[in-house]
Amino acid sequence: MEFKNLKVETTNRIAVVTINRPEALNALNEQTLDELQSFFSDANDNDGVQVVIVTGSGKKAFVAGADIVAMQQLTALEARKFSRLGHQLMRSIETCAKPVIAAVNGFALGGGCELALSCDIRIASENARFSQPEVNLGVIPGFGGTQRLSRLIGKGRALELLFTGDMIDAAEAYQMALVNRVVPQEKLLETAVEMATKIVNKGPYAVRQVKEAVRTGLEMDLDKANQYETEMFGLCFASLDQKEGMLAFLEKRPAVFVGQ
Ligand code: DAK
Repeated sequence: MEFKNLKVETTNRIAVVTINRPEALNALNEQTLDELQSFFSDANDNDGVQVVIVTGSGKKAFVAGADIVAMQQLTALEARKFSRLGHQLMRSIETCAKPVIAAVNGFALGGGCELALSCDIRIASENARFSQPEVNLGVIPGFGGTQRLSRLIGKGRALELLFTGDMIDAAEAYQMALVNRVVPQEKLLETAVEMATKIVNKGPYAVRQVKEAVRTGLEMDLDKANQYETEMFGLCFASLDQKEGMLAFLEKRPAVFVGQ
């Protein structure tokens, strides 16, 4: 698929996806949702991509939300379709077999905050701002914000942000563990790539299993989740990466993983 609203650059198995609608502060319209969906469907099965970084173009906005111009005239059924598209995309990111890092380079509002929430790790530039301002527009978050925000930062803090629509800065977001790190804007992509490079050099099969175990386990009770981890731990021993990883350690050399 040719992308109109995305730029994709893949180097050393790290794909940097840049949402590129700077004239609307990278707001998510239907086409952008479709393009992101297409990118993630491909990345999931593409061995040439092991880590994805999602960012916004320009220095001002990561994503300023769902496109209000496009949303304004929606009927209830169209709004439901738009919400479903967004939900599918966010779930594809969350369940993508590869780690996904959000490099939040400015405003992450509404659907933009929800996009960041569906990623595995969030790194913010110092000028990043977060909010779920839907109540200002007479709606509620439509791409999972009521669910993922409360799971990530806890019910009380999430409800405060959702009720008030308050915008918080990167330092507050860090205090709430909404973001993993805050760095100067000029270091943002470099930091994300550094982190991605560390991950790319690990056993790809194990990295996939870690994501799967954490995500699925958090949706289970602890006994079942521990049992699930046990099964997945066992499965690692059927992989070539386990054999290579342990042999390389014993032979005191770097491992050469194949991702199987
Ligand atoms: N959509 C469309 N255009 C947007 C936009 C957005 N979300 N945000 C900004 N823009 C456009 C502005 O209209 C402006 O366009 P021009 O006037 O130049 O043509 C351009 O980007 C630059 O913005 P500003 O001139 O406003 O720049 P400022 O620096 O003054 O302000 C700002 C930056 C980010 C604080 C401000 O633009 C702003 O407040 N933007 C809106 C933020 C917001 O409320 N976003 C929407 C959140 S709600 C659902 C599905 C999804 C959702 C809900 C329901 N269902 C289907 C049920 C999700 C909703 C949301 O995401």
